[in-house]
Amino acid sequence: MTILRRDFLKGTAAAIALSVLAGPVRAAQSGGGEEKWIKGVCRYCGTGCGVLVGVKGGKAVSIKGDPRNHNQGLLCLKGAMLIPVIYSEDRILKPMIRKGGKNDQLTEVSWEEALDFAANPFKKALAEAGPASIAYYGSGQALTEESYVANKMWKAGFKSNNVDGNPRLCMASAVAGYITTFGKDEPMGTYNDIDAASCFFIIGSNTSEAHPVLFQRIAKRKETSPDVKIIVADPRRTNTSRIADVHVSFKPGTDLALMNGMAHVIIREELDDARFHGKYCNFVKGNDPVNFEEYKKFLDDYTPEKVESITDVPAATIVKIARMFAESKGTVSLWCMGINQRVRGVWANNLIHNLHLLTGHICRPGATPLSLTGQPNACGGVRDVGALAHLLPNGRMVENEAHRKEMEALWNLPPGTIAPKMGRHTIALFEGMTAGDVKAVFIHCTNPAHTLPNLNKLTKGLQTAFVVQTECFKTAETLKYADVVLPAAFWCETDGVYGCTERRYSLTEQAIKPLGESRPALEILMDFGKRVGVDPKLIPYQNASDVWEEWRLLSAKSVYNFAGITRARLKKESGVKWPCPTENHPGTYLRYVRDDDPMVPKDHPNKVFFYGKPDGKAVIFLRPYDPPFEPADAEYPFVLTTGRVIDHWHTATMTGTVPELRKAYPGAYVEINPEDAKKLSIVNGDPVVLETRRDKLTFPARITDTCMPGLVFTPFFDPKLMVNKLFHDAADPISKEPEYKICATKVYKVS
Ligand code: MGD
Ligand code: MGD
Ligand code: SF4
Repeated sequence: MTILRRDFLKGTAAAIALSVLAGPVRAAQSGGGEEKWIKGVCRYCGTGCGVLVGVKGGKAVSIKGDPRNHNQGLLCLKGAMLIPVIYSEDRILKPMIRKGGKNDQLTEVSWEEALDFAANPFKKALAEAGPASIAYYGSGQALTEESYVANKMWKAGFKSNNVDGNPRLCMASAVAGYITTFGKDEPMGTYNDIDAASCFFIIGSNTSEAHPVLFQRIAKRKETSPDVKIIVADPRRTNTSRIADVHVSFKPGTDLALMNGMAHVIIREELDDARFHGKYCNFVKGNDPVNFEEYKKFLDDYTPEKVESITDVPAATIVKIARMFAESKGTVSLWCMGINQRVRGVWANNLIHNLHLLTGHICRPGATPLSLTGQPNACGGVRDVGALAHLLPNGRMVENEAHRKEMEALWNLPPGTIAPKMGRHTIALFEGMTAGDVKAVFIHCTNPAHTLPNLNKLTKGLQTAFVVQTECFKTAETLKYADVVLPAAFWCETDGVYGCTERRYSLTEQAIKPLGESRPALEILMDFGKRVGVDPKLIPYQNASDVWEEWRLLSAKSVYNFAGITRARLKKESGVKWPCPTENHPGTYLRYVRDDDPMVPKDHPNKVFFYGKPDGKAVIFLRPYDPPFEPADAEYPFVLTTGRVIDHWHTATMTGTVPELRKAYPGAYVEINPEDAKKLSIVNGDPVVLETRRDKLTFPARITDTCMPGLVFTPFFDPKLMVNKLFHDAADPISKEPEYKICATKVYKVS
């Protein structure tokens, strides 16, 4: 892999010498002769790097990092390899339908025929079985304007709250964590905090592979300020942990105990900031208020020694990291799927927030709990737009009557239009399809037949319901189930806004015409919606700019106010962070802070005001340790965990089309600790079976100390070895996010 990167760099005009620690970060290659450079955002991760696309003769020929966006011109390798993806032979360039039902071939047809064919079963379902029988399954990779229109069409047009999508598999626990603790979603901090932090607490995030440009920023902070401390809490020894002062490896799924243990030490040693939590926090057990003494008593159960017995982390290490966290000048916590994809993902999020609220490491530069977002537009397009079954725009909730009334007024709807019950969350949606209750689904910019948990069970829904899918690439597994395939214009063939982790909205401008007969998804959605019967007055947009204009102005009626972020401004600037109520407002760095956040009244008596809560106070929750759904046991003695590799994006439909990236990771494998391998007589490359209660699959073995004994890891990008067949679909009861990170498995060599 290193050689590959070096090879790539040989042809790279503007290669930047960076710290070895930051390994993956590279500047990009230029095709030369560009006639213009068009500004955009990288197609892949939630870091949201700005890019410039070079165009020559109507073709995209180059890409480089935008020096004016937060990434300051840097991109990781896969971001830098986006151009060949556009022109991949796997692009879908014509609409297709399966005329004779699921077992028939896909046949190319005209747009007219495809859209009519797509719309009819939805019309029928609405007429015969009502709004709850149709659904939209969307994506944190779709443009904001697309998700906004889909959400409005479904909830206001069809009166169906069955709007969900892949952020349910990803950010739902983080969303619920912010909402329960602070009253509103989205972080208070930004990437600027990385440059000011004295301590990083990275828990359940392999930042180095999943957010490489941010990892580079963290590594740079450490390199230039050697006193900065880094704690990485991850059962695996990942590349991220290699820059850690302390790598805390622990029994998967025991983070709740670990963080309560840290809180115990912080209070026992009086390292808490009593002034901060006394003024700005309430303590809550379940739904009931308690006092600080009761919280202290609750933590009596989490002495370092007791936590050691649960987590396998030495008591002395728990004391050490608690001190590092509390005693620093400012601590930034970063977390991702190791925390969110858990049956107690919301509680784990709450406990991270607890540590910050207890120590006052919040709402100051370099001190913040900053949840890393996975997809490029999960924040802007789904969380802010409210394109999930329980949400409405700008942090409103479906089941809150006042919120529904507000949205009905803002969308000029008759009172009572929006259905009062939340729609189906992802698992319930696919179960509903299997049961025949959801008869037709519109899938946009996501590949659920590869990425849902418990695939053998949940893909039954795709065999049962009528499936319309927008796609760009023939390599998507879900196409096997689609009744209609609508070719969407790909990234940089259309325009729209992405909102990344740090509340930053950036515009991707159209650089080239859509290839073949593909069309911008916004047009596809509106054409489809009108055919099904949405009142055209509800979606009167000529283009994405019109949608943005409505959305921008609507936000002014909320604390997510970004009315000052006009399209014209986004064309000039490389991203603006909301809240941003007026066109001359610079955007907000420190949310909830009186002198920075325009949503806090200037004359507010307190410096910090958590305005999402009625009394302006955040919550420190008493959340006990609760084990994972399916821990290892005598019959299935290993824990299986899954995740990402640096060079592939999710199901590799895009990265898999780039030979250099494919060569780096040609297929899935299983990582096994050398001790376990020895016991099982497994050597590198041996075919090894992972057998769970759902299914079994054979992977080539990779013997490495990345995994602790008893733990095995496999990436999930490979369509030939879809590890999600092995997983259960148990989910967090609050966020409904599945626990992809832990299941019990047998491990044995093929005899
Ligand atoms: P993962 O590999 O899913 O990536 O980004 P990450 O969450 O950073 O898992 C993170 C870590 O959780 C793993 O190292 C795993 O060992 C650890 N973990 C497992 N069990 C536990 C546990 O019990 N506790 C703790 N604390 N940790 C545990 C995900 C992010 O990446 C997302 S959500 C998306 S959508 C994007 N996808 C993506 C991609 O597909 N490829 C690449 N290269 N980058 C991506 N960036 C984004
Ligand atoms: P992607 O490969 O990103 O995975 O799951 P998915 O969203 O299902 O799918 C995006 C699809 O959109 C691809 O088929 C791609 O070809 C298509 N596409 C690309 N560009 C466009 C476009 O412009 N328009 C349209 N219409 N389509 C386009 C991701 C999901 O996976 C996530 S977000 C998470 S966090 C979960 N993580 C996870 C895990 O950690 N472990 C395991 N085992 N499973 C997981 N599944 C989840
Ligand atoms: Fe793209 Fe993420 Fe890499 Fe930045 S770090 S270039 S957003 S994949």
